[in-house]
Amino acid sequence: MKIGIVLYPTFGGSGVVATELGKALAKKGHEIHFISYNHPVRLDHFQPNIRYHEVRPFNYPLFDYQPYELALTSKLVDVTRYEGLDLLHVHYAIPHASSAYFAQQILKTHGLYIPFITTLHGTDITLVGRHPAFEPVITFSINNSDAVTVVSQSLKDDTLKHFAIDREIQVIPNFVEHSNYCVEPKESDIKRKKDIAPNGEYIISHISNFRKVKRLQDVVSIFDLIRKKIPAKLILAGDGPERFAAEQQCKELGICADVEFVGNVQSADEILCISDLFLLPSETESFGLAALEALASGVPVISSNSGGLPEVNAQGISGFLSKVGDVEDMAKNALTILSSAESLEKFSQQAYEHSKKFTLEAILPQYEALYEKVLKKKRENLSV
Ligand code: GMT
Repeated sequence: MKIGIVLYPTFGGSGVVATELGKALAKKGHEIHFISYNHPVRLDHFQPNIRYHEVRPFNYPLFDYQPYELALTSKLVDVTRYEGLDLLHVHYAIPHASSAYFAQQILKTHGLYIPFITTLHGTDITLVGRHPAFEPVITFSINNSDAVTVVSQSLKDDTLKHFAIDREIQVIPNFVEHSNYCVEPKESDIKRKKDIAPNGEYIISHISNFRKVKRLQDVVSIFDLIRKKIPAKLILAGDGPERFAAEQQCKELGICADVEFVGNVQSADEILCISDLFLLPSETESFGLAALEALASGVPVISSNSGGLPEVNAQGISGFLSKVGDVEDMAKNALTILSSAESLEKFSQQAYEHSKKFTLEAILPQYEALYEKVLKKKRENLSV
């Protein structure tokens, strides 16, 4: 199949999932065309069966805001026609789903029907999409997609609750390719771990886009409570609007020497491979891909219990879940896991085993089956 994948190219989970999905499909022989405004961060250059098409919005002094959606729509029309795409798979509704719908209508005037599948990822529904500024467009684009998927049951429930949806929505959970994550650290990882934690301190980590929804200050507070009981270091990977406040908090608590802000990292594995525990106390998370990446690295997770996190993190098995904002409970749970080498080893094993629920091998065929279904419907409609 020739598949156009529309995505955000950044470090966010939706872009990562879309990129990994495209890479896996390309390995299976499908021709993949990534379409975005920048080269996706997790995509290497020059890979068999993969092309990248850049959307460049045209600027003009009249425009206070560059019309990205129109540039994307035109690019979708162009790539579909000239590459002969069979279908489009758009990740994150805003603005990808409405651009895909518009492109579909334009292509009809050229005698082409391009089906499009929308995958909802979270904030496009729970935070941004619900806003009256977007809601009518999101409702329309969901109802008029050829198929819609969501990354968790929780996100499906939220979508049905907040939008007037009159169509089927399929849950296809996020996944990881386990071979991308290290369970047994290499010599270079052991050295790096020693550099960060020279006295054998536990390494606790958090990876995100440092937006408010991630509750970065809770991460620092939980770490502070842990560190009062046992020697530990905190690695904060990522960047975003809450970074400054978290840096201030570290200064006020006098714990800066034990907290490392490492900025954005190309591969989460670099951090997870040397971590003992992962923190994700988010306000809401439709899935929590970073938590799954931690589990796949054999790193137990302390998280909040909001949104789709209970579908990813199993209470008392792969880690623990607490109410949003309950940093004392999260620190207490962290200390339970870190109470002895045996306990940490047990949770680490369980975390890894639990992550196998979300293997690439299990999830990829679900997307392929959906593509087949959509294309079959297209063929039937064309032959009527
Ligand atoms: O977490 C973010 O703000 C980024 C966002 C995205 O679109 O990249 O993440 C969402 O999609 C991820 C991939 O499906 C999910 O794992 C995250 O839980 C979800 N974020 C939220 O719901 C806050």
